[in-house]
Amino acid sequence: MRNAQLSTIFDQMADVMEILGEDRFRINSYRKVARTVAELPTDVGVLLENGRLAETPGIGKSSLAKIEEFVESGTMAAHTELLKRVPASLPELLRIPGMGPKGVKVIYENLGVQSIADLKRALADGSVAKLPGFGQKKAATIQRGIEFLEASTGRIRLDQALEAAALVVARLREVPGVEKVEIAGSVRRRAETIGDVDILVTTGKHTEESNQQHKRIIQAFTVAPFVDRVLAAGETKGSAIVRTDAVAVQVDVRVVPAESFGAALQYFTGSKQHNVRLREMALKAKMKLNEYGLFKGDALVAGATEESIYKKLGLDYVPALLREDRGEVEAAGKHALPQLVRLEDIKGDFHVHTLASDGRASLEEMVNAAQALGYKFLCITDHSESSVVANGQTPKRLAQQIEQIHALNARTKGFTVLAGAEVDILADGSLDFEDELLADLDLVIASIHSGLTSPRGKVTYRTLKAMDSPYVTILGHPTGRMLGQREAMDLDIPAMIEHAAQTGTALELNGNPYRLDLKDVHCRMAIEKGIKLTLGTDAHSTAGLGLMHFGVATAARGWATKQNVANALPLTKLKSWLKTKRPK
Ligand code: DGT
Ligand code: CA
Ligand code: CA
Ligand code: ZN
Repeated sequence: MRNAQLSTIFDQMADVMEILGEDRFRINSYRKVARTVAELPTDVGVLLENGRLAETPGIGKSSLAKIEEFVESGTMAAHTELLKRVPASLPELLRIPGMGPKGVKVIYENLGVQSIADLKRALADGSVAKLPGFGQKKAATIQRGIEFLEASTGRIRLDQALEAAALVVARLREVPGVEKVEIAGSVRRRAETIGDVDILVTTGKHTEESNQQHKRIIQAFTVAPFVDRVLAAGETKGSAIVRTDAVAVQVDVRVVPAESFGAALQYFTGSKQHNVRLREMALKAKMKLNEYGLFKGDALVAGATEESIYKKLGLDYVPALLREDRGEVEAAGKHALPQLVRLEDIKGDFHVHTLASDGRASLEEMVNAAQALGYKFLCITDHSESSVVANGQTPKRLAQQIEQIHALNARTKGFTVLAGAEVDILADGSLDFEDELLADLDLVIASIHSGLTSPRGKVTYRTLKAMDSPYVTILGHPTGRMLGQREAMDLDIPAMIEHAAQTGTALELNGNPYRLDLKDVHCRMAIEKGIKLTLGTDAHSTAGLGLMHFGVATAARGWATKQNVANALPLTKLKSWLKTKRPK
């Protein structure tokens, strides 16, 4: 679909014309074309051919000719000409709330401000406030606008980044001559939030045609239909804003030679801090490490693979998930890196909802889906009564569900359904169900769903009190955060972990990419105290079960082995483990 590209082009023309103070009528008509084209259900090329585009309201004769030109040639002269009339970064100033085209024109002409960075400097040295028609108040408004813009175009969730990355990877794999396409950066490390997506591409042997080929690869990326805006398109690097249904995110694509692919992958995977440590090690060994390879003098010692680089530095291979300079370099030197838990180790899911509360699939559907994933068990953990918005179950409904689960188990071979509940921790730290009912369950997840903004003392008290119950097997999503939406509770994490260890309570690693709660570093603290983690997807549909890999990656980032994760226990061991905290 070229529609999205065309829409951007018409919007950009309107932006530039606004800054230049051109005819209002034409500006408005370009905006209208941008909107109309974006909403067309069919590719403009098709509509041009069958004559429908000419009949579309909002698209006049001259716009039609421009669209035709773009469809035929891939460019639009009017657009190219307009962009030449202002600095390339100037239109970005229009995205600042409180900054109109007139204002942009004034600060550009009087102060030479061309970008947000320039504008920040001009605000800081007071020159914006001194402009005619501006003043302190307007300068302060612009300042707040920039802060708002920077906060709102911040980091995105890992699942959103992976979706954008997958689009680009698929596109690049189709380009002739491309051999390897790898995701690097924070996405490869499975960080909990992502600034931008980094992708590396390599081709076969270097030939006379290589330069042309590299350019074609970058171009295949920058003209892709999901590209919203191209930031840079050079010989070996392309940078663009990629739009998915959910987000817009910057993606950097780099083409690197095969002989330094490993070095480039290592460098661009980061983290920066991890790389700094490796470079220090190289220097100590009288070598030099950069994105082209590991060198002794001018001689390339290693570069084609990451493994060879770590090896030549005297280190065990460090999995990307651990590259955060949290002791992994030292451990790699002492052959002491953990055997990280893997998705294949996971035998079941500890946290799922069904139609009985706010899930969208039945008990049977969830069980079938879990079996299809090759699991051996599934814990059904619907909400308790006081979670009214989540259709929490009354004690009576829960009792019926337990019966249902027992019946289902009796007719299911080689698979165990465990009866559980996600029970609310109430305001005073007590639980939403009586002990008598809880005793009928195989496991209980206790979670806080209300009062998350209470002071530290209060949320910590409730959390610790809930863990005192012998029926609470697991503390659910311990901090209650929702990435990009809601802060974590002000929980005393060390106290919580200490209490989990003392009471023998497991801690949930909620693998939903909105939560990833406990987070990696806190998982590691828990593991060091001998606490078991339980991974749960908090699935509300059969598809939700597929989010387990996010939990596994986060656990691994917390240095978890399969011994630290209850999901990896064989069923008989799991059943006896579930009873360890219960009254004998
Ligand atoms: P992000 O994008 O903020 O989620 O995090 P990263 O880690 O993907 O960071 P990014 O995209 O700025 O850079 C990708 C990798 O490239 C980074 O993890 C390490 C490497 N890198 C970038 N800039 C530098 C640098 O100045 N020094 C070193 N040693 N490495 C760098
Ligand atoms: Ca990045
Ligand atoms: Ca980057
Ligand atoms: Zn919950």
